[in-house]
Amino acid sequence: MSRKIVAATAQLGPIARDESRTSAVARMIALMRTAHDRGARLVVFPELALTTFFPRWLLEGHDLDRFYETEMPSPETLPLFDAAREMGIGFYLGFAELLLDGERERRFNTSIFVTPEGRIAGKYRKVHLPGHYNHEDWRAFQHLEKRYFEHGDLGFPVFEAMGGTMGMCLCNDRRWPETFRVLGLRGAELVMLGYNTPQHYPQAPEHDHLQDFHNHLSMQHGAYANGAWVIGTAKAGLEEGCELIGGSCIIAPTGEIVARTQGRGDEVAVAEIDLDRCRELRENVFNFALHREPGDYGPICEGADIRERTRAETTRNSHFSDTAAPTASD
Ligand code: CDV
Repeated sequence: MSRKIVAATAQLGPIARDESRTSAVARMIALMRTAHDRGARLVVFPELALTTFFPRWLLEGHDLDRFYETEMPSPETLPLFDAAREMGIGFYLGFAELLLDGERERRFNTSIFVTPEGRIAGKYRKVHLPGHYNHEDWRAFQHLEKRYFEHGDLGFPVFEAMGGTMGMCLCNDRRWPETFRVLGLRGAELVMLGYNTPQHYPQAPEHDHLQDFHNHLSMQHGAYANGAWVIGTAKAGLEEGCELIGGSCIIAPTGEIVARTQGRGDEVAVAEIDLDRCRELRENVFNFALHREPGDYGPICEGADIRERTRAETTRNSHFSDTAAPTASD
């Protein structure tokens, strides 16, 4: 049986702070129709696709809560599910998740995969949360993911859908080879991910011109070293004063980009992905059973306890940053 799927990356341009879910969903449905007209059966949307990238501001109370989903689908997102089912399309969607666990509120940066039949077949909660916990004045914009989300509690699961083994991750996860390797070890043939990546990296602005390169470098390596297809989708363009990179793409297990968006607005790029091509790598250079040497990889899994201690301590001390603030002379 053929395991070929025509797939699309569905990049979103900027979403304004006061743009409604209804408007964002309408834009996504339009992208889905374009993808469908080009033969697509699977569509990947960005991280936090329903709203603006709100971690760029220090917010609280209703101003913060309004960016989270408490049900999925909700009355506002149901039209996306309905349109997808009507078109026979499976889709990946990133959103902010707020749930009540007993008395305790829990917040995650989440993605789901919805099958063409409308079933939520997979769920992922972001593991690698970048940024900082407290407002930092020196920054041109904030990146408060560490404040607004908990560390994802689901690990890196895979699931079966549309005839293949699928995995998901979100934005910063793609920079960590461990993300793709764990998914690869679990047999993922397609890894889907959405991202919001500013062009300007405040801690090391000398890397600003490398943001597109690092984006593709990470995803192409993840695809190649694990013999998996990768679809990465941006929220792109000038969003509330913050320029976000585009470069949404579909990457073959060889690491080659086979389709990519050209601009930084709402745009679709489509390619046929043959899941059987994963074998070209997985039965040869990256035959894990034959060539991996896990006995020599010990340090990769050491230190989890130390990291937890450091995190708890620094959070308590109200100084939890991914870097020290530059001094006035920087
Ligand atoms: N949303 C993200 O995770 N963004 C990060 C930025 C902050 C570097 C990224 O890795 O693209």
